Amino acid sequence: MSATILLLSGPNLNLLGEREPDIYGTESLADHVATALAEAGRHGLGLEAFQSNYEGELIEAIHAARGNHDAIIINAGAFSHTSWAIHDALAAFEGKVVELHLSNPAAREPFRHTSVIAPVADGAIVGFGGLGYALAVDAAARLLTSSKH
Ligand code: CA2
Repeated sequence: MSATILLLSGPNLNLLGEREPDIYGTESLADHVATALAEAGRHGLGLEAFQSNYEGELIEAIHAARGNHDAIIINAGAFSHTSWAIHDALAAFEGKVVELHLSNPAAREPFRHTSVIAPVADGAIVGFGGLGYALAVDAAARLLTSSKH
């Protein structure tokens, strides 16, 4: 059976393409999910996508991924900077974790400079806009391949 990735999107990302195009681009979340699906297909991987504005729903999705998905790609939005609960849920996930951001939080306001998810991620793709979705899937695919050996 082929490996699968869970692509998680946090609060306000459902509004992508509608406001702040200078920071987040003009593509919608559905466009980014389509990019990720196409890249996963190229690697022979399955991909499921889920977005929520609720911290608890994101945590439950991470719990449900245990034993069901091999990797999680997560753009937790502003929860990236605050949610130790998402940190703890990701710490309990046995697969690979790739943190993803459209913008480069390090180049923005100080409150965005800390990610509480970073310590439980294998790595992060930041600042590449929509291209980041393909890069994150590629990174997850390579991590999954290398972990087989
Ligand atoms: O750069 C990213 O991907 C972020 O995760 C986006 C979050 C932000 O809080 C993080 O610091 C970095 C915010 C997403 C908000 O998206 C909107 C899209 C359209 C209109 C308003 C907000």
